Amino acid sequence: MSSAHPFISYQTQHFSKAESLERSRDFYHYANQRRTVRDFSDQAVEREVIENILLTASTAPSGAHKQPWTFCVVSDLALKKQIREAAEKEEYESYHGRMSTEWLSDLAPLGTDWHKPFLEIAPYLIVVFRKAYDFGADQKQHKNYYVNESVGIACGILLAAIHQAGLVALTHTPSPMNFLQKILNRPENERPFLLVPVGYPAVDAQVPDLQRKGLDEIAVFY
Ligand code: IYR
Repeated sequence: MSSAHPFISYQTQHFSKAESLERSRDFYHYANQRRTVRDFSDQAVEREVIENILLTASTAPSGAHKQPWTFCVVSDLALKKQIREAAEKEEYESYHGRMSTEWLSDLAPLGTDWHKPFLEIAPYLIVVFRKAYDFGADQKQHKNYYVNESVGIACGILLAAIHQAGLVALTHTPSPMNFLQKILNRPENERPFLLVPVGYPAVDAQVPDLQRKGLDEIAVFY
């Protein structure tokens, strides 16, 4: 990539007011059907679907357009098993002492515990890494900017793309999760950010009957 970006003209597609309203409403209704799923099927997913999802995530805006992310895609069974075992070891400790009683009671309605079978069952684990800096061709360190914001936005778009493909995901954050850097043999400038199992829901999958906040609870218009 050249360091200077030439400017090119850009306009959005034009919609009438009615079309714009309908499209915004339709997209909201579609997005509102997305649920975090913990019961996965082992049904295979086409690799090309995953590739398109990752390319979509990588359209996210990022500080100085550095795109400070790496998506590691794990389908290898032995590697998934290794990740499950390491995650469960940490999660066991978290659920048995590291997490506060307030935290545990906040989580109780979601029915989570230290068992993470989805890490082996889901056909793909997308492990998102944040890059605090990059190594240039000169092997020197080059700074990245607003890395958490950039990678967080990319993960949001990733989840939307997964939903759009008719797949489900879980935003899993084993803590601490530096074991992912070791197992996946990532360079020192990459730190694990989020672990996203992707696939189809199990036939008997269930989700908690959660309600989302209304507009008056999430927004203030000035
Ligand atoms: N990382 C743990 C605990 C957990 C924490 C929050 I905050 C959640 O919304 C869900 C789970 C786990 O994955 O079980």
